[in-house]
Amino acid sequence: MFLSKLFLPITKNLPSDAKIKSHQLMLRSGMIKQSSAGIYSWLPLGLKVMKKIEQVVREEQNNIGAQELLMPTIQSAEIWKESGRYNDYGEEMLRIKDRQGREMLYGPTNEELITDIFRSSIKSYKSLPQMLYHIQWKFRDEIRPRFGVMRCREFFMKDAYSFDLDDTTAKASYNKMFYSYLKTFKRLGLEAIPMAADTGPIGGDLSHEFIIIAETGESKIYMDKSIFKIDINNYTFNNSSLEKMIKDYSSLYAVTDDKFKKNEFEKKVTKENQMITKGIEVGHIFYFGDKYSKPLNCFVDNQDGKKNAVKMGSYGIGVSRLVGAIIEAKYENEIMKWPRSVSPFDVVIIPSISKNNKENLSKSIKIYDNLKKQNIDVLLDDVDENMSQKFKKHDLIGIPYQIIVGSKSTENKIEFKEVNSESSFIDLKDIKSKLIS
Ligand code: P5A
Repeated sequence: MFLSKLFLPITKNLPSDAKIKSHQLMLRSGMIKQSSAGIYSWLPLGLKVMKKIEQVVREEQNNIGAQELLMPTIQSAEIWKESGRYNDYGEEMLRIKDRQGREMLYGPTNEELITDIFRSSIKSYKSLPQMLYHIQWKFRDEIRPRFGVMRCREFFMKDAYSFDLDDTTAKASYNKMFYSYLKTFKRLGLEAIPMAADTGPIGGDLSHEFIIIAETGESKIYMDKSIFKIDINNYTFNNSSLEKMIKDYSSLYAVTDDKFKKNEFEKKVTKENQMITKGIEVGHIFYFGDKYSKPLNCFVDNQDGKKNAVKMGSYGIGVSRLVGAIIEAKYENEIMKWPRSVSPFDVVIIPSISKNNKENLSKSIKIYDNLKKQNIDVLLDDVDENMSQKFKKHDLIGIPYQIIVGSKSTENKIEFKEVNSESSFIDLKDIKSKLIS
């Protein structure tokens, strides 16, 4: 892609409510545009990043055997009346009537709808366990949408649902998802800390939030620093190892505000290990047994021919929130550097161009063609601006690798730079290995 052709409405004018870095940067770099309170259009640069995050999330769900489906955004109120949540959900639920006067709603989550799908087709324990997920827009009429994509009314979520015959196998599903979340966030360049959490309107008695540390986060957190020493590579994908992993995490104090108890914190964590800070909730998992299956009549025959209410859990990742969360975690000294796994482009070529000298531009086009042939997603900054303006713009866009084409670069030996480190001159044929190493 040539930068002159990219729809990238960079702007300096920020609304007064853009208080945190990620919100400001996403507006400035033309990733999103607000359409109304808490509702955004995703412009090409923002969408590209979000799609890459979505793909990492998808791959890690598939890796643990979860299967993707797609449920609609609009749901019938009937199933929510059956579960009893239609009234409980309150004003956060956007309620709609269709032309027949039927009560509908824009789904804030999908426990009811997935249970309805499941109950109509699965009748025997032989079909269990199952894990299904989708990645779909949700709507919650938040009273105070804020912080850009962090707390929206319309947002993109990956939500998965597990179905098991009994508590023991259901906990094993929970453990798999716990592990998958840690792997997902790691691939996104984030260190997410699992924390015991309240279950709120989803319900159940077992739940973890996955929090990344950021001063601008909405959740206040209290934790034992030694939690950073736990390395998921020391565990394998079998239930006893995963149980050990969760036990290791649970043995260290890490809670959000609503679970905080000062006495307990001071008793369990040494002074030097106590950490009180803020974080962003990027994922949340729940085990709620038969909370939905019982009222919705989702039963299967067990081995003795008796009926068991299916044991269920649900597991969410805020895909659109993650775009902002990654910025909060990675933006430093006015410079953005996307983790390679989600960068909008693999590399940008920045030629020094002037009206009278287009030699660097033609050198760059040759490099561009060469990289394209190697399936490298490359952006070429062909805009006629001076280099300091260009670098400023690229500090904002955040592509982690740059090829700088000035008088010193030849077609084959080129200046290559990883953002925030020194540049070096390398052979064109070695670029690909630099980008994937
Ligand atoms: C789990 C999946 C649920 O909804 N039902 C299905 C469960 N959990 S949750 O914690 O309420 O949401 C899951 C994740 O979605 C993100 N999120 C939001 N992102 C942007 N704006 C919002 N208003 C918003 N609300 C929730 C969070 O990342 C959360 O962890």
